[in-house]
Amino acid sequence: DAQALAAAFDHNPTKAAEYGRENALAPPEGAHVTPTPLAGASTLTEGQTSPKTGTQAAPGTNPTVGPLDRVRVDSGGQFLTTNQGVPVAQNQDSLKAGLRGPALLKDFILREKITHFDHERIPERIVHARGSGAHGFFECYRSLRDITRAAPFQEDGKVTPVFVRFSTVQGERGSKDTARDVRGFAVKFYTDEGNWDLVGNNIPVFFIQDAMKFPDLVHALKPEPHHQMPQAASAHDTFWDFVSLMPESTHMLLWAMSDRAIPRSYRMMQGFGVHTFRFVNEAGESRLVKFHWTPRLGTHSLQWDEAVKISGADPDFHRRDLWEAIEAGEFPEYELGVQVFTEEQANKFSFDVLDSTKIVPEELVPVEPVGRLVLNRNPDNFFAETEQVAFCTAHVIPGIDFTNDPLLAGRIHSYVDTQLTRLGGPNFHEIPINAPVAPVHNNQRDGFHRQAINRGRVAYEPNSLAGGCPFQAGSAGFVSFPEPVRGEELRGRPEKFAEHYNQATLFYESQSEAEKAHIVGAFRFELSKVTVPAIRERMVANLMNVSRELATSVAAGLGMGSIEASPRALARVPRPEVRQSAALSLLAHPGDGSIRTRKIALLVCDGVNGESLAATQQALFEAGAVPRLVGPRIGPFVTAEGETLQADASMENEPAPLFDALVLPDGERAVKMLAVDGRAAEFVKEQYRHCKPILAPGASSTLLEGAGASKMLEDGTRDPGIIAGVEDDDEAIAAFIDAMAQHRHWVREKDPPLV
Ligand code: HDD
Repeated sequence: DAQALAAAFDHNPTKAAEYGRENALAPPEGAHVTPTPLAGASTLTEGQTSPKTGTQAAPGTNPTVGPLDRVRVDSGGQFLTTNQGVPVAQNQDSLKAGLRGPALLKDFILREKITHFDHERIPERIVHARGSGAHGFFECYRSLRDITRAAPFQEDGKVTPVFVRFSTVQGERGSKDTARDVRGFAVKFYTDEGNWDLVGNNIPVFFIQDAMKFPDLVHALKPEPHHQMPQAASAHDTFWDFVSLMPESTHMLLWAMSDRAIPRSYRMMQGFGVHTFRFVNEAGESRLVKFHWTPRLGTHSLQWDEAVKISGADPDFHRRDLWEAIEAGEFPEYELGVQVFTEEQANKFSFDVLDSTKIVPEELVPVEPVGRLVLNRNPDNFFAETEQVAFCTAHVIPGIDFTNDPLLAGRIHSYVDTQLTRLGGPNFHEIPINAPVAPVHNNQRDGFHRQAINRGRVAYEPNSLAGGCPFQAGSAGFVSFPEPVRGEELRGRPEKFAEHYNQATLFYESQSEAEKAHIVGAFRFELSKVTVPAIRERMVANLMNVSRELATSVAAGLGMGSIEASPRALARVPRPEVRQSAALSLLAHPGDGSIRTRKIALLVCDGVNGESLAATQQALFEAGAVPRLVGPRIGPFVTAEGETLQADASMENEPAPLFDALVLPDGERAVKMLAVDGRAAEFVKEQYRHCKPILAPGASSTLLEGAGASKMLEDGTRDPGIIAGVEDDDEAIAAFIDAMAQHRHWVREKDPPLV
């Protein structure tokens, strides 16, 4: 009715500040900002509210929520309208001249709806097209004022809001999550002094040394241009052709063929800034810095066969995992560590810190923990936030500066440039998710989709008509580190860049036996997909320079004979400082030892022993895990005790690879029924093959045997991941939880697999 309509349109909820009755006459306080000297600007800490948001940051809330509220739209209880706010009476039929007559051109409602729909898609990111994002905060443990004046590190306990996007690199926007691939780990810090984007990966090195080669790398990696295959996979001719001709990529290839490239979860992988950056303090002194993110839950990975099967069972595996954890209040958390060192130290290293294909081993410069990142809020709208977020390595703030890494130089250009096409113009910084929390004042004007309504007639500097505003911040602003630079213009690389294998060897030699075996398996798989033998041979020849053991194992897996090592670029190979580094193995970061958020399948069917099931389920809940009842179908089942329980998943809709561990049902009748269900045998087989913990209480041991899953290892010892035949229920559950805390039991693994 007319009254309800009037009430609903009392003001436009997305533009309250402009259209609310009280605000209609004069712009509200804060909508137009008089310049305040930067030095005196207050900072956002737990004890102090943000001048911009007025909110305090604490786990569970987020300071970016405040500013984004101005654009959040909730249509609950509202009439449907056009984009012009005109109420729509009927949304079912187009306007026609007679029921069987032609549709009318004047139907502006139909035309607006379809026109908008026609333009819903924007170009996907050229790389990292598939990703998932979350809001959160960064909390600095203690002030790093002595080494940097970067806003997030100024005070003990200082909190800075962030938005993070994780991604795969090679696949398209709709591709699977569990491809063998590098993962992006991009963090946007909304600091008091502007946005700082730390656009990293889960691997601390890169394929190439110079941005000049980036388009070549990506063209080789992406689906081949003639038939657009394969999707989200590096296992094809053009990629291996390119990298085998670019020995500088060997170190990164070792990481990419390791378990790092198939993480169990975005919540269980490390992140790295990759390049050497600079910290600059108030006095203008600079130190070099490398950034490391390490997950609280530890670093855990999938097995390749498992990753392949997950991509069929749930292509959104990582996206779902991140979303569900945050919804459940299990906020992903990462510790930020920094390696800080001087130019003098760097000059003595056998490698160049400007070379992104090299790490700085932790034995040379330890990683100091400096803060934590907590992701505590899912985006409200995937497109508005996760798709439109624009990260850029050029987004640095006072206290953070670049080095002359030639890969970084190209990135500083590329990220802003790519947004011009992707987001449609130069005003993408005004899109709410990209807008800084710090105020923006400059003389840049106009362009497509401009949001700011800059007041006054002055859009130039110097000016007297606006009192010189906005004025230069001087030493309070961003001052580039005055690194002395001298040299001739030339195209080339420093001598140390020519050493390509030492750190690849270091990585390989630092892996556990299981990790080494996985690297061999990955090279074998990828190269077996290469159709040109010469490419395979060239790659194995490069691997001969990394490790003879690795190269000969890969060659054997490809049915190749002996291969000569490829020639090295340097006649005299510098002696590496470090030959093994524990930190490079995933085992170095086991996490807090808890099983929080691990997904466990509890197989059920009629006749299951309800008492034992309930006790197990309860213990797993208490340990923070996610036990799911998985039946031959979903719905009710009757236990041996006559109680009804509900299976919320089936072996068909949530197959084994989606779970971290398995509990088999006790109860003679249940075991008998499952023994003749091929899907149950397959469930057990896959859990066993993927080296996951299995709890087999009472009669259910026969299901293990039926699937060929032995309690014993080949050397006659017990498989530590299989808890079977333990009389005492509590003891069995405790042992199972313990086995799960160790994630996977690679000791069981055989190549080729036993089952
Ligand atoms: Fe890049 C996206 C990480 C080298 C050019 N890159 C992109 C993203 C991440 C990285 C995480 C996704 C950001 C998001 O979630 O939106 N890129 C890296 C790392 C590199 C690297 C860690 C090496 C150390 N990248 C690199 C080079 C260039 C680019 C050398 C070009 C010269 N990267 C881009 C890009 C993308 C991008 C084309 C695609 C979409 C975007 O930027 O916003 O500009």
